Amino acid sequence: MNVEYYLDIRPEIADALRENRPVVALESTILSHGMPYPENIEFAHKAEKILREEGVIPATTAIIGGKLKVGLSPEELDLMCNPVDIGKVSRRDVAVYLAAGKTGATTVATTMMIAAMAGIRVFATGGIGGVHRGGENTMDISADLQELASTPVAVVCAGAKMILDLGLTLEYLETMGVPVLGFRTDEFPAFYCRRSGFKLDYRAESEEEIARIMKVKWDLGLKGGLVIGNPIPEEYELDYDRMNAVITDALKKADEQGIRGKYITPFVLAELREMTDGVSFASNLELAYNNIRVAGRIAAAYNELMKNVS
Ligand code: PSU
Ligand code: MN
Repeated sequence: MNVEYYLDIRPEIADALRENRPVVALESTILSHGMPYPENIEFAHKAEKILREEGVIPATTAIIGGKLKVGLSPEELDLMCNPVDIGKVSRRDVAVYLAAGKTGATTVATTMMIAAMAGIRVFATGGIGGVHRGGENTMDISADLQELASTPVAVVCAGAKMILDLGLTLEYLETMGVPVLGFRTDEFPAFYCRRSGFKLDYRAESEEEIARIMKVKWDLGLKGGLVIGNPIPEEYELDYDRMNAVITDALKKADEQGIRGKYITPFVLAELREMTDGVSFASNLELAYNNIRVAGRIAAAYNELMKNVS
């Protein structure tokens, strides 16, 4: 069986891709494991609505019934928001889930894989995975980074999750040849905060500029994706030192409770939400909406560029 057998692309998305209209991929792990139920339902639907308002077709991805889903029905979207019996599926898990017909939420890595298979070039999320703090000893390095090294999708994010080691994450991306562009910023954003202290080599002022870099990269046949660091809007930014202190506490608690590997992020995000009385969650929502909006505009700019190529 070929790839098409496993891919289930919603007709609206297939039409848009065929007619060269912009489509943006969205992940489902952020729903199932990154946000609390039932608040995530509102997010899931609003995320898609934001894209439609920009004239862009949303393609939330997931693994349901032995298929790689590109675009979900409203019912499927709700299903992905209820984390009961929904696994967190990264690259290594995909074949196992498909073969068993299990339902799984796609991470940044798997969403990139599925987007690329469908021909979608732009994807928006909250924050990418990266090298965990202490990763030089635990080797806990998100598969997201390796995916960025090999799969041709531009990922718009508010930097990497702040619970990670941002310096090591940037080093890894450099080694793997992944361009990291700051969208109207000189620094790699730190999720809840606009600044991380880590300077970026490239700053882009417009969506068109980013689209041109994407095109040249792929024209050259350079494999892999791009990271677009889009800082959280100022009005929702949280205090860096305060957040860092809370994150350190949450990571310590995770360690004491023996939480490891892929369970760390969901645990820590839930802890942070509690420790900040929901303030961190509100910021998380806003930075994601902001990324989705920018991704929609990048997808539109990229499509314009591709239209003019004969
Ligand atoms: N960032 C968030 N919330 C999330 C994630 C990232 O704010 O839920 C998810 C993404 O799906 C990302 C994954 O791909 O965490 C990375 O997990 P890990 O570190 O286990 O690879
Ligand atoms: Mn990990």
